[in-house]
Amino acid sequence: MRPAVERAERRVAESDFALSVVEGLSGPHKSLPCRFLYDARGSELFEDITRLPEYYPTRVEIALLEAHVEEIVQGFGEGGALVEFGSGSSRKTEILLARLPRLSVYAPIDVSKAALEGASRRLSGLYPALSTRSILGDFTHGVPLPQDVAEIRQLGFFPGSTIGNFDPPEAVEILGLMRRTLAPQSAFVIGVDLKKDARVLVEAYNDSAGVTAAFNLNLLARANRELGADFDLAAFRHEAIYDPLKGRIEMHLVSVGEQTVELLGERFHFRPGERIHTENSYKFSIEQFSDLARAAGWRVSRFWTDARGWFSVFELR
Ligand code: AVJ
Repeated sequence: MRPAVERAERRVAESDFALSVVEGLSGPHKSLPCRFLYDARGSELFEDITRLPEYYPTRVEIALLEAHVEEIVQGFGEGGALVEFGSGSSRKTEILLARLPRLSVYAPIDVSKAALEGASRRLSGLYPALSTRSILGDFTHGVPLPQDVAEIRQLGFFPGSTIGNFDPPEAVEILGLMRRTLAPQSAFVIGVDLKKDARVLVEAYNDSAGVTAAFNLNLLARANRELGADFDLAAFRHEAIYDPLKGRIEMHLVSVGEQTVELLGERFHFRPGERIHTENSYKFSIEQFSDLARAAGWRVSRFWTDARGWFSVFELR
């Protein structure tokens, strides 16, 4: 891409971040949208999280995909397209691709151009016959498929339980957008984190090495880097709690003392103990997720869970 276009794109992205930060810190309940956790540094830290002993979702989901891949891809592949929503590093995709030798197209959708380029380079090395059609876009807004992908059979893929980052009404909206993105008759494979002992959940988001804390605090570091904010990272601490009524993990950044932060000419005051809500991660029962999928117009055709019932992979149609 031309350098001028790249610079303009970066300014647009920065002003989206700027507006969201000012908006999020202005109300009585401070919050920042979790999508901003994933800049280059944040994506690196998230990769580290997936390798933590306490963070079970990635490992359990990969084991499920590996154990059931034959069934998952059964009857699919001949000349079709694998469409992945929020593909990131595309690590889980490889499990499916290894069993889809006659797939025509891999179509990853992501907001990060760097992630798309990296994954495309790696996968074309592994599967020279596969053509990758990267789609730069935000799946929460609905992304139309390019003509050549739209015309062939599709298998949708949305691993990672990213659906849990959205409030239930939003999750229904997004699952509906994905249903309308894919051609009728398409199958859609989605990873869903399940309800379990609160201690296991809280530890997964409060690891002893402090990687999740660094991931959360990177949001403030990013505001310092990109918006010239003066957040003192030592004056905030990471907090992750499980709300059993809402069925979700919440991440917060808690102001250790009284402080004022300045950014973009605005001043934001923090009381001691005041929090910035940075992420929700909903956990589902099989029934709850099935209801959500049905509300978005999907039918649950099959699902697989591990022996402990910690994670589940659903096939929707
Ligand atoms: C990738 C969004 C599913 O909610 O578990 C991990 C993000 N946040 N640790 C999750 C995350 C803190 C993760 N998702």
